[in-house]
Order: sequence, then C-alpha cells, then structure tokens
Amino acid sequence: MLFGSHQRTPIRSADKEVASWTYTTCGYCSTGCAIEVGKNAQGQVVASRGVGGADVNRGKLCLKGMFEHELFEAPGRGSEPLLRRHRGEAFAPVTWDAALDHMAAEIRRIQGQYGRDAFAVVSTGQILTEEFYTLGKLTRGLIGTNNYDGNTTLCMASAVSGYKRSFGADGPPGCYEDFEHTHCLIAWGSNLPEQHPIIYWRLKEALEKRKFPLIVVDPRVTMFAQFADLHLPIRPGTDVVLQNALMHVILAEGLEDAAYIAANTTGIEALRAEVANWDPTTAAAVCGIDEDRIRTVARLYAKAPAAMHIWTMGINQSTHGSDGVVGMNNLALLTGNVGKPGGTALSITGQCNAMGTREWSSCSGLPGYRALENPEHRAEVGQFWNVDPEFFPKRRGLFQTDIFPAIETGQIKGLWLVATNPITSMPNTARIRKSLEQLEFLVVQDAYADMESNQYAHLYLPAAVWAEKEGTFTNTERRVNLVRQVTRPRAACKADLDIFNELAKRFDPEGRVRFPERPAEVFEEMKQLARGRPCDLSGMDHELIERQRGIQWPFTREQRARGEIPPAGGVRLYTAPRSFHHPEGRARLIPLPFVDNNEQPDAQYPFWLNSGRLVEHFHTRTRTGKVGNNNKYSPIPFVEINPDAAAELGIRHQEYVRCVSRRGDAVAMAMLTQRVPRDMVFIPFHFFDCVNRLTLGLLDPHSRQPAFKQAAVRLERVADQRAAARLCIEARQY
Ligand SMILES: Nc1nc2c(c(=O)[nH]1)N[C@H]1C(S)=C(S)[C@@H](COP(=O)(O)OP(=O)(O)OC[C@H]3O[C@@H](n4cnc5c(=O)[nH]c(N)nc54)[C@H](O)[C@@H]3O)O[C@H]1N2
Ligand SMILES: Nc1nc2c(c(=O)[nH]1)N[C@H]1C(S)=C(S)[C@@H](COP(=O)(O)OP(=O)(O)OC[C@H]3O[C@@H](n4cnc5c(=O)[nH]c(N)nc54)[C@H](O)[C@@H]3O)O[C@H]1N2
Ligand code: SF4
Ligand SMILES: [Mo]
Repeated sequence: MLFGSHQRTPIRSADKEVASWTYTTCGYCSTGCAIEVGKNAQGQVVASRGVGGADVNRGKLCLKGMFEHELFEAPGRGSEPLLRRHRGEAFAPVTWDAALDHMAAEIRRIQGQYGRDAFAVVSTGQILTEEFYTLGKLTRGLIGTNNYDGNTTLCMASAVSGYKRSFGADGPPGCYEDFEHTHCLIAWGSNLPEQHPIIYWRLKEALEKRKFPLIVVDPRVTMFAQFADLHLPIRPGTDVVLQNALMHVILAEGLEDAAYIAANTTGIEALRAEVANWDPTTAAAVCGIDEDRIRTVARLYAKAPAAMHIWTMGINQSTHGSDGVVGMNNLALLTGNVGKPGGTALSITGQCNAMGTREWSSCSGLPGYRALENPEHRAEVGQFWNVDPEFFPKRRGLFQTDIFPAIETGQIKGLWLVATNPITSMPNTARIRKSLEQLEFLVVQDAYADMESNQYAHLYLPAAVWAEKEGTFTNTERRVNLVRQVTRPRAACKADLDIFNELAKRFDPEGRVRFPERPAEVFEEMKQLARGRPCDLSGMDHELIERQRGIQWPFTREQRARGEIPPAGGVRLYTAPRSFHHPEGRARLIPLPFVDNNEQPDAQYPFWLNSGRLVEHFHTRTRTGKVGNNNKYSPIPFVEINPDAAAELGIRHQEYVRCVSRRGDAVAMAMLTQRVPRDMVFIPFHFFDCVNRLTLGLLDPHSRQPAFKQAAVRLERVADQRAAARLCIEARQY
C-alpha cells in the first residue's frame, strides 16, 4: 500500500550545524519580525529563525523571512563598482575611489551647468535609519539639491498626507496589541495574510481568543476577504463614497461620540453638510455596496466599544488616497476611536523601513519630522549640522513621481537611485524608460547588479544588503528594532552608510560637517535631534533596543532616567485629550467631496486593471526571484481573469494572453479564478516589462502617489502560444 503507515518515514530537516546565532530584524516587509541568523563553525550563513521573546512575531516568521539568509550569496549580487562613459557601452570595473571621484565630479558638473536642483536623488524604504539620516545630511547639507525623494511616494505618501491633514503630524497612532482590545475591525485595501503574514497571525490569535467582526473592503476576493465576516467588494477607487455613507448613517442615527467630538476636534459642521449628500441609497449607486450593508457596517462600527481601521495599498494607491486616509480618520474621530486600546486608524506600512525614511531621511523636509517650510526648523538643523540654514530650500522640492517627468522636460539631468528599481515599479514604464535614457548621468546604488534599472546606469555602486550592515528599522507600529551585522559585505560591496560617508568627504574635504562612521554613533546623533519631536527616541540605544527586542517611539530620555522599562507592546499616540498636533491640540474633521476621475472601463478597454502582490515575491524580485522556496511557486507573470469573462473571449486556463491598455501591452499566463469579478483582471506587479507597461498612474493631488490599481485594459488570446510562453518563461528567469 503506497500510503500505508509502515511506509511513512518521519521528515527530518538536514542538520544545519549552527554554531552561533545573531540577532537581527527582517528586511522585507514592515511587520518588523525579529530574526536570528545562524552561522556554522566555518562562518557560513546557513539558517534563519524567529525570535521567541520578540513581541512582534513571538518566534514566527513568514516564508520570506525563513529563507532570508540565502540573500547574501544570491545570483546577481554586485561585486565591484562598474563604470561606462556612454550608455550602450559595456561596464568596466573601477575602484571605489575612482567611482566616487567620478560621481562627485559629475554631480558638480551638472549642478554647475544647469543649477543645483538639476541633480536628483531618489531613495527607498529599505535601507537603515542611520543610513537615511546620513543620506539626508549629505543631500540637504552638502550636495544641496531639493529634488530629493523616495519610492515611498509609490507606497506610503497618502498615509503620511492623510495623517498630517487630520492629526497635524505623521505617525500611525495604534499598534498590533489593538487587535486584542478591539470589538470591530474594518480592513481597507489590504491583503494582510499574504502581505503581512505575521501581523495577520497576530490578528488571528486575537480573534481566536475573542470573536469580533472582521470586515474587508476590497474589489478582489483576496485570502483576507475569504476569511472575513463581511466582504465589501467595492467599485475601484470609490472608498471615499463608502466612508461618506458610513458617516452619514452614524450622524443620522446619532451614533457619534458627541462629547469626544466637542472636546477634541474642529470642523464637524462642514463634515455634516458634506456627508448629508451621501445617504446609503445614493452612495450604493456609486460604490457598488448594497445600502443595507452600509447601514449594518456603520452600526457595527459605531456601536462597538472600541473599533479600528487598518489599510494598505488599496487606499493609498488611488487618486483619492489621501482623502481615503482622512475618511478613516474622520470615522475614528466621530466615534472617539483614537488613542484608546482597540480604537485606532492604523496604517499598515509597506517596506521594512518605510517609517524610518518618513521620520529621518529629510526626503520631504528635515530630520525628526521637521519641515523645510518652518524657519525655526531650518535654523535648528542648520546649526546642529554646521550648515548655513540659507543653504536649505524654503519649501520641499519635487515628489518622486514628479522627478521623472522633470527629466523628460530636461529640468533634471542627473539622477542617483538608491535601492529602488523604477523601470519595473513605476507606472507607465515606457515613459520611465525614455526619461532614464535622457539622463546625462545615472548612478544606481543597489545590492544587486542585475536589477533592471541598472541597464540605464553610467555608474553602478554595489551595496551591502540587509544584515551585512548594522542599524535600525522602524516598523508599522512605530517600533524601532535592530539589524545586527551577521556577515561582512560580499566581495567589494560597501554598506550604504560607508558610501554616503565617502561621498561626503568629496563635498566637504575639510570636514566642516560631521559624518560619524559607526551606525551606533549616527544613532546617538539622531537622538539629539529627536528630543521633543513626535518621533522622540532619545531614551533608546542599540543595546537597549536589542535587549527589548524592539522599542516603540516615543521613548524619551526622561522616561529612561525615571527607570521606565519600555513596555513590550501597546504604546499609542493621542491618548490624552487634545493631544493632536493642530492648534489647541484638536484634530480636524475634513469634508471629502468625491470626483470620479479614474480611467474607466469602456467598450474598447472593458476591464478594470488591478495590480498588487503575491505572498512569495517581494517587489521587483531582485531578492525573492533568487530564493527557490519563493520563486518556484510563482515563476512567471499571470493575469487573474474571471472564468465567465474568459469564456466569452475564448481564453482557456493557462493560455497566454496579451493585455492591452492605452499605454502599452504585456503578455501573461491566464489564471482563471473567481477572485476577480467579471469586469476586472489582476496582475501581480513583481515582473519586469509586465503590468507597469499598462498602468496609467494618475496622481493623488495631496500625496502625488500614483493610482496603480485603477486603469482600463482589454485582453486578447495570443495566436502563437509557443512564442508567448518563451517570452514569459525565458525572459523572466534569473
Ligand atoms: N509578500 C509580499 N509582502 C509584501 C510586499 C511584497 O511585495 N510581497 N510588499 C510590501 C509593501 S512595500 C507594501 S506597500 C505592502 C502592500 O500590501 P497590500 O496593500 O496588502 O498589497 P496589494 O496587493 O498591493 O494591495 C492590496 C489590495 O488592494 C486592493 N484594491 C485594489 N483597488 C482597490 C480599491 O479601489 N479599494 C480598496 N479598498 N481596495 C483595492 C487589491 O485588490 C489588493 O487585494 O505589502 C508589503 N508586504
Ligand atoms: N503596478 C504596481 N506597481 C507598484 C505597486 C503596485 O501595487 N502595483 N506598488 C508600489 C509600491 S507600494 C512600492 S513600495 C514600490 C517598490 O518599488 P521598488 O522600490 O522600485 O522595488 P524593489 O524591488 O523593492 O526595489 C528595491 C531595490 O533595493 C535593492 N536593495 C535591497 N536592499 C538594499 C540595501 O540595503 N541597499 C541598497 N543600496 N539596495 C538594496 C533591491 O535589490 C532592489 O533593487 O513599487 C510600487 N509599484
Ligand atoms: S511578515 Fe514581513 S517582517 Fe515578518 S518575516 Fe515575513 S516578510 Fe519578514
Ligand atoms: Mo510599498
């Protein structure tokens, strides 16, 4: 008998013979899991495991973290700096000194010839906070370009903008522990089990202990939607309409917390006037959610003793991204659900250190959530860095999504990409390609030489990756955690921090501005600028962070002096009355009129194009594309199509189809599934030359974040299936 019990042999994992474990923090998503990486007696990196005593993950890891140690020696890693004078020529290896001298000379040439802002810097959410801070000091204090931003504009910009509009400052007010106290959770545009598996596991644990309603708003039947009590399959881009209708019901039925509103907010009358227009019947016709269901959700939410929202890219990546965030904040404020256990509006962040860049990179301002527009902030930072405050611009420069068009128009001539791969991750990549080709000088600083944007570079700087370096990340719940160096940078790769420091010497040979060499020293410097700021971390240091397995900000020097041990979990913002950052400490209720401005499906392009992620892959696959346990389960691009729609078009499961939008076309394998409704297709964005050839990427007016998830396409069955298969399989193999 094939499956008889006598045939069973226990599965044994090979003994990795780990001799030592080093504490670190996962470098993929913003959950912030604490990881230990194991080395054998020969010093080879052989294993990863979750840290039991860490509050975030309590010993667990998802399938990305479990194999993270395989990254260091993965194919495609850079090994030495590479230079070519002209695009199209082959790269030639150069020394670090020659590479950085050339880079400094080119930056000076471009700035001298075309003006300071003609050289732009686009960074990331994936390097260490100490590195962000140092890059900010170099860019703002020495190079002096105002066209400095990050890929976080593709990701968290709407959350930042919405928090600032409502509460007067950025910073997610809640924490994972809120799951244990809430009585109702609404998740907007988030596929938590796949994209933040360990946050999902925390939620699931809370639900197993104590049942409360889980409501998922998503046009696609994601795994999260399958687990929900109520799934609201919203018409793409209309979340604000649903939010207005929920507020309408709450106010019409007197379910609001009048005392909280009176004590802590401004703007209730204007909000009331706007939501009066959005009775459930009117709203249902726009957002596609049944009117009675809207009433049910409004009552569940408002009557719960504590209720919370979480959200991710389904909200942020929209022309109403910032408004969608304000909508959740409005709902939370109307019902007194801010700053209390289980009552919050918690943005689920994306990249491992998207929070660190918001707090410390100076991308949109100056470090410690300071603003270029504020003269006191400019003076404070100028004095601290020993830089003339007049050298700083008086308002922020271009957003990342405006930098590429400015290259097209010739306003920007040089670009430095630090840990981001726009030729795959930006919308409408035909235009990105043109703009990269137009640059007089492109530097790519990346851990992998085979990332696609490098094809357009004049200079490639091989960076160390993740735990080849040391420093901190801040996660979704404002928890600062430590990455310890596990292994030396591979070949001639250098830590991003060292690259920034070396470049600083070229712009400041006499050492007027201090650039500490060690990450822990940089952290000490940041602490001085952190004092009194919302993101105060002056009570922390690298050792204490490791000992506590991460500490949430704020944690001040005074708290430390008083001997307060940072709690394992549960630090919230806005717990005290009128503690918001707008005048009088009041939060703002903001009316949200709705304009339907997306590209809509029509006769020529009859499908909504939705895009997002898979559990196995991280972004543009520079890392997960090389790890067997990730890549082999989703090796090629596919397009989810509803079986009824496919039948009409004569497309069968696993045939290749051509997806066409007004921008371009892309070939992918048909995946017939009920996950998508009949008028929608979904394509994962991880693959080069795929969905972003099709996306339109209209920008949110407040945050400049692109609407990656709303565009229109048509589908065609490809006649030559063999050629299509070759295109999909061969072209995408690492
Ligand atoms: N495995 C894995 N995990 C990751 C990442 C990864 O690449 N791979 N990336 C990390 C990063 S940087 C980020 S930003 C996060 C992203 O995490 P998520 O935002 O959870 O992931 P996405 O798949 O981009 O989008 C989520 C959902 O938004 C829905 N959506 C589309 N349009 C709308 C709409 O109009 N309204 C609503 N309500 N929903 C809509 C989509 O159907 C999709 O299911 O994941 C992080 N974690
Ligand atoms: N259609 C569509 N497009 C999208 C999205 C979507 O949902 N749909 N989501 C958007 C979102 S939310 C995001 S966050 C972006 C992500 O877009 P990108 O940031 O462009 O994608 P990544 O592949 O994460 O690129 C990060 C790069 O950093 C490198 N790297 C990793 N660690 C280090 C390091 O320590 N140092 C250095 N120097 N390099 C390092 C990696 O090798 C990789 O090349 O994509 C956006 N694009
Ligand atoms: S959930 Fe995120 S932080 Fe945790 S192991 Fe997975 S990828 Fe890493
Ligand atoms: Mo992201």
